[in-house]
Amino acid sequence: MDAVLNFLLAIWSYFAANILTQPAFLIGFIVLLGYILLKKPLYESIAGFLKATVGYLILSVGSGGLVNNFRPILVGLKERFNLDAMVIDPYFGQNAVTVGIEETFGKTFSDTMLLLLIAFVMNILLVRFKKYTKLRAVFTTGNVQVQQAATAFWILLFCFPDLGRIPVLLIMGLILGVYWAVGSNLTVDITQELTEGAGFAIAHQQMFGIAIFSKLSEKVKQDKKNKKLEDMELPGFLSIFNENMVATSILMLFFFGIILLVLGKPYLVGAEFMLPDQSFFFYILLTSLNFAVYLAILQLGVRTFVAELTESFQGISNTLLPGAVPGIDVAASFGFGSPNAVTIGFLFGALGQFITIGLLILFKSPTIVIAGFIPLFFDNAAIAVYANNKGGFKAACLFPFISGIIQVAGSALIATFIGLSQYGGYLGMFDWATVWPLMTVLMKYLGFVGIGIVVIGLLAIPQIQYRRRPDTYFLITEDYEEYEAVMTKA
Ligand code: ASC
Repeated sequence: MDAVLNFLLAIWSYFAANILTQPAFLIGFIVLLGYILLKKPLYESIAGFLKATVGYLILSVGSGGLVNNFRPILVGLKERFNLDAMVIDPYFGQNAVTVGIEETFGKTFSDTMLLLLIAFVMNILLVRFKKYTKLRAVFTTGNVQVQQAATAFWILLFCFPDLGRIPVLLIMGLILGVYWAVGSNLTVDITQELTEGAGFAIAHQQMFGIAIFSKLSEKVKQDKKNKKLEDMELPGFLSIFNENMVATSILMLFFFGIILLVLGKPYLVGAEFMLPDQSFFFYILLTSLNFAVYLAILQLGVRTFVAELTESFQGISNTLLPGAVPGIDVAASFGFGSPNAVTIGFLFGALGQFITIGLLILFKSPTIVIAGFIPLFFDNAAIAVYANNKGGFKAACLFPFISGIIQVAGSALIATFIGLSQYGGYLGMFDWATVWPLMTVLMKYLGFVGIGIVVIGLLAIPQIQYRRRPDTYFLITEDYEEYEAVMTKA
């Protein structure tokens, strides 16, 4: 019996380490399976697998390039001014958990793969029984699942320090699985509308954020003065901003130009960002233009794999998981709507974050925050893309700004509360500065009753969504054209 179990576990660990946590391959195999279920010839199915995987890897080159180039610059502010500060960034957050968990709780967490198994199966079951649960999306973004598991583990130990290994695994698997299913389900309708039926949802770290801000954006009136970014025609010299690459380059030249000037050449040389005899001006120019380069790569990747995913997933949604859509990386949304929304969201998010950080310093907060690139960019750019689609230019400026404030303030509060701030990092993405702190407080003060409230509260959300629009709720994933026809009639 034990041998069988160990064998199964070994297979699972192999699958989890090489596929589940590597979204490029997971998406590739989903496409392969989808085409096989659609009874496509094997060579076409394999071609689909390759195109989807390559497309996703291209997206990773773009998003990885952005992260690796721009994160050190922001973190540089901390070193340059000797700040004793916590960086809000998923990788810093994960690292802080790894470093601090032994010292704080006398535990280490080595059950990540098992946890992912429980949560993933949970997510699939919830979607399989969508008749009752009303859940329509499966979370596939494994790289962020690992980061979330680390922070959730800390939160759970903080709330229930005496919990044993098995209860921890079961409770965390339950809560994470439900959060993934409910969160990505929240993004189904708005993403279908943004992409005109591309057939995916978002599976990332700001799912509640984009859903909430999309709702609020519906309240922002669109008129002659407030159009969607893609419909705006700027006059005169401003017309150069109509071209996304030009707009991104100019705006980033200002943004990173200022930060790089503040850091100064001596620091940049000392930290080996630039060579001593390199021109500072051209270094700044090149760095800023690289932003536009990686963004363009990212969008190419999205275009490459989304088309394959849309077509092939019908094989799965016709058979194994009726009416379901895959939840994928939030960066996929940057290939739709207005490309300028991405840049605007990033900048207004930065404005919100920097003002709030200034206030933390001014009021001598015990925890000072350093802006992390990933929350700044991936959260706020996505919020702007969705906000622009519902509430035009104004919404695309306003909501990332508000999000920036919340990311910093929420992260400072929760990380101080749970004792993670002293280890230098916190996840910091929108949901983890809002929804998770709320769940943490409920569990900390109400114990197991709190867990019950969290799980039931989350599961109630899709029920509410469904009851508001029972006629089109499933139609929007099953047949988008029909959905549009129904909506225009109404
Ligand atoms: C994250 C994270 C990343 C990026 C990436 C965006 O939260 O950990 O590596 O966002 O998923 O494409």
